[in-house]
Amino acid sequence: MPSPVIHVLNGPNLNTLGMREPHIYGTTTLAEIESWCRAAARGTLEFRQSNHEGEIVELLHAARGVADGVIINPAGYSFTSVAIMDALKIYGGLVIELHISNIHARDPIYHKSLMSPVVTAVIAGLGARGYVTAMQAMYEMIEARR
Ligand code: DHK
Repeated sequence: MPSPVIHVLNGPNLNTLGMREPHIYGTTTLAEIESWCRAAARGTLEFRQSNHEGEIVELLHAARGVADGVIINPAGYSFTSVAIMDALKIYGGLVIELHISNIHARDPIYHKSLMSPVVTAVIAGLGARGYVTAMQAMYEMIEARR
């Protein structure tokens, strides 16, 4: 059985983690999060970040037929991007939507994610460690499907 493939995709402004609103997002940088994910990886891991909606769409197209699971933090696009929602449906595999913060405890603009109805599971509010939790959960879901 081939080792599982996970793609972790990060949306706009997540490249500024560490200095960005630390009272909300903490002080862990995206590079540190990537290193945690690589340490937790049990197979191939693609870890990407983009500030551009179309690039995220194309990363999801590229994951189709390649990634056993996608972990995506769509960031601000969570609440606006029908294009990314559609690309998640095109991808068609296991998806965990991840938010560092508890979006439901924040301003109302952050309460309704367009992505949540089309993903497998949602993690929000665990902080940066949520990425590792998502990795672990994704491997269990991939294994259960085999
Ligand atoms: C990250 C962002 O950039 C915000 O736009 C989202 C999400 C929350 C997070 O908590 O990881 O609303």
